[in-house]
Amino acid sequence: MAKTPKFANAKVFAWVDKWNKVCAPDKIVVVKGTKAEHLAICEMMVKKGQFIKLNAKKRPECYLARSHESDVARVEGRTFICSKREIDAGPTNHWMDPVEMKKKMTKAYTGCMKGRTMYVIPFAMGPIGNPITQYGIEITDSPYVVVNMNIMTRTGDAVLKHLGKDGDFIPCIHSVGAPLKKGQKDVAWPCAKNIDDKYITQFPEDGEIWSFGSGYGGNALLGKKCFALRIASKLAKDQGWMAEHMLILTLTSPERKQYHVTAAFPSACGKTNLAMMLPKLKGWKLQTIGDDIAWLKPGEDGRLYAINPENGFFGVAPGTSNDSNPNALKSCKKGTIFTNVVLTPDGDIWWEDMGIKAPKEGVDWKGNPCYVCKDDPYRMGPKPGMTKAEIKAAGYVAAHKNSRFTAPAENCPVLDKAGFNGLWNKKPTGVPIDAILFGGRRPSTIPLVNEAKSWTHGVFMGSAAGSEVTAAVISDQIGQVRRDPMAMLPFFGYNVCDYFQHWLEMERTSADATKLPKIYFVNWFRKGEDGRFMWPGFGDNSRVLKWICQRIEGQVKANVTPIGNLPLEKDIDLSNNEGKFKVVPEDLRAILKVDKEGWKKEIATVGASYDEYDAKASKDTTVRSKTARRVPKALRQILADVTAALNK
Ligand code: GTP
Ligand code: SPV
Ligand code: MN
Repeated sequence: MAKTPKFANAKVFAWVDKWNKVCAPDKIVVVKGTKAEHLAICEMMVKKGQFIKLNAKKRPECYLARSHESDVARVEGRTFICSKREIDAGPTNHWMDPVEMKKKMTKAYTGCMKGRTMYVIPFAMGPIGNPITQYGIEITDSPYVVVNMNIMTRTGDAVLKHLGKDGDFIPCIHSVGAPLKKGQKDVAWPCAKNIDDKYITQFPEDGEIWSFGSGYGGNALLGKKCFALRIASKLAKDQGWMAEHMLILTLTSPERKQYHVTAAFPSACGKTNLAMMLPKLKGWKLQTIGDDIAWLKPGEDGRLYAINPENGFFGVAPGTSNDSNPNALKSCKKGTIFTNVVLTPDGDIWWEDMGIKAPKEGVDWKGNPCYVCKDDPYRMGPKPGMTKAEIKAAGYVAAHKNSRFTAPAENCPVLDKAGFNGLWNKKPTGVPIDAILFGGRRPSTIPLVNEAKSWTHGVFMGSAAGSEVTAAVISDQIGQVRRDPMAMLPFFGYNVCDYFQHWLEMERTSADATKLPKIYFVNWFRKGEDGRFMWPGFGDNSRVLKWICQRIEGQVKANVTPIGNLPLEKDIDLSNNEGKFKVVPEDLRAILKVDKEGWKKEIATVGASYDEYDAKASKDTTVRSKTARRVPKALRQILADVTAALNK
């Protein structure tokens, strides 16, 4: 048996010692967080055939990994919130009794690291020492997880030092669930191949995360969705702050006024793109603070202050191009790990809609050869000489739709360094937020931008969010619209109804509620009858951000409608409307209108989702009150008001 190393912090020692005994690894390595150690692990993985080293001239210190075909995205069906009472997990989460779950999972973990190294990763979510930052210890048998955590979080000795003897942290345990027998050769991507053997489990009351069987993204990099959203959302509710699936950006107007904006869009719906966007509007400057998660705390002045708890970007590769997101491409130039993209003959990477011609031949995400398409130099097919139509009919993509890059935030050319380090006016408060955006992929009905009439109306808008399901989750519902309140559906650490109430409380408990951010709902994804996007998106989204800033300043009037305040067409700045993608004025007119019939259906669907949420409490015998653990009355009231106004 491996000997448990010494730790100054008794809780850290106890956590590692406990899992050493259960998992029985061959050896234990405590991650120091140095660059030399990071590169040594990458090179060790190259030797074992788990990483491919990319061309050192074109992509210095970059590597490519290919996952197992069963392990390509988050597994929502195998994600559990194990609170003592089922009602505390609420109507949107899978639940199991924590004692039972721990028993079951302990069985799975028993001997699971045989033949493997156990890594202990001390990590910080947020700048070390910032008052909003939280800490974690992830135990894992996956070197892929170690090097990805090194990029996505602040890892190593500095964290242990900060924790000292009795600093607190969230304990996390992860295993790919694939022990090795003596002499057995490892595979390129070890994991539990059967989806029912995977478990992504949060114990919100113990503040623990147990993950088993998957090595991919949010399933395995436990600082991200498991900690920074599921566990943190519960902490945030108990302590009066917010943990949200939001990007954070800094926008500077031509008059040099700074605005900070957060935006909650569901997975693969445009957060990374908006967070790094190159504004089409002249004179406007955009900088990135975070692209996926925001922690917001109310300040003494009533404003909400935000930090990005992460340290890198785990971004969707397909669609990332010089046209759509040049800053993301630049962020991937060095020190980046690519997963499930195409390998080119010169040791570089490629993916669909990268805006770069495909190589003649490459290796696709499954490790099979792929070839440039006969009639489209920007596509690849599984056989030489295939046409675009044939490739499409075969449903083939060379890079997996949820292929990703793991890039260090410091690579981002437009990083707002102070904001990223949690500083505002040199103080470690995080940045004050001026506007919160909600959104989703909606081909119809939902207008380009819609301003909430009040905080409560904004919370209603968030609660009513819906989006097409994307490849970021393993699902048979990809492309169908589902309700995804606040883009948090897969990430609530507790009951969604209590979460809505918590949002409402932020106004009631604010030191000055007039200083809270204004709330907007945006939709970049409206489609015409021919299936084309009616809004160019990407850099053109700066036109919408400008309107939002002007509304904040009270500089422009709005079209007050039953669903919210919409822009007057003349107030959307169409200067510099040129290039490959353009705003088509007729389309703009259409996406600024209230589609009354569509909205009646939309509102009915929102009502149905509320009813579904309420049904859980109605069926639970431990809930005695007729109103507790249900959608807050204030939101029901807005639903009724909007319905009445639409029917007038
Ligand atoms: P997660 O990392 O899964 O949370 O995703 P995300 O919200 O960061 O999404 P991301 O920015 O990576 O975008 C996902 C996909 O949406 C990419 O293929 C983008 O090209 C596409 N996309 C992003 N913004 C826009 C937009 O404004 N318009 C259109 N049409 N597509 C967009
Ligand atoms: C998401 O799905 O929202 C992601 C990717 O950001 S993952 O980290 O896998 O959750
Ligand atoms: Mn995300």
